[in-house]
Amino acid sequence: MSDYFIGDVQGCFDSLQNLLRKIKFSTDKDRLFFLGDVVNRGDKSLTTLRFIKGLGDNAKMILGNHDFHLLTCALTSRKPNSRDTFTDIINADDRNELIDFLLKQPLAIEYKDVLLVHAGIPPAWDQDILFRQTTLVQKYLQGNDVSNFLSSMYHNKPNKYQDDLDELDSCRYTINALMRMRFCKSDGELEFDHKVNYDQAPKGYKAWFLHANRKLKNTDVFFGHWSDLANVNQTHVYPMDHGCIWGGSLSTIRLKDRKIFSVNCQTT
Ligand SMILES: [Mn+2]
Repeated sequence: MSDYFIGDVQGCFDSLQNLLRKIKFSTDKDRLFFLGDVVNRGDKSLTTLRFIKGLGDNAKMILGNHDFHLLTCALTSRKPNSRDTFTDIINADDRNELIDFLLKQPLAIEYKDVLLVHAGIPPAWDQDILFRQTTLVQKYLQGNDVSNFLSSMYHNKPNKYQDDLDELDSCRYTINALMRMRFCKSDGELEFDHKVNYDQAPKGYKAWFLHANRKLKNTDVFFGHWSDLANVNQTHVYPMDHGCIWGGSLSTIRLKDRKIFSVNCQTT
């Protein structure tokens, strides 16, 4: 049995199938973990999401910012923007099942001593804080007032975490950090404007995984979201979004030997 962690698919179903053929994926032997952003921008979001849901116990996934944006467009008055390609899901006959499936997915997974997240983990957070925070967000995602909750999550504030934030502020920071973070300060203060060149951070900031004070720096972390990290050579840091949607590749890493498998992507 092998475990595979797969970077951002973003609706590129054909590339995903090519990748699964390459690793000779078998539902008898293997388990897939999707690192978030399984939908949007690519041309087959509905097919991709149905496929992942249909894998049942053979697959797990984390919510990424695009998956979260889909939830918000499906369950609140927010409208998809012109670049969004997931309206096929919102209009599908099985949309309720698909949306319910997404609402049950976690923001972080601990598995065999490694951690999986979509974007990153604030430097000052240990595993206890991480899972306390993600559990709180999941409580609201599975609660009765999920529409109001989603509506109130669309802000950049607070951009800094403190223990005494109220629950909604605390959830908003957690969602922004785990699903969107690239650069932050050592205390976890988030910055949303810079998206490339991880080694040229805006003044006072660093890529989240470069902070010396990082509590989880000795734990292997696998993540997606940032497709610009090809040259990162940091112990315990595994960026897996290899830019499928930008003409790069869709990649997966096999947990047991850290071997990476990639396919080139045709979709733009
Ligand atoms: Mn993302």
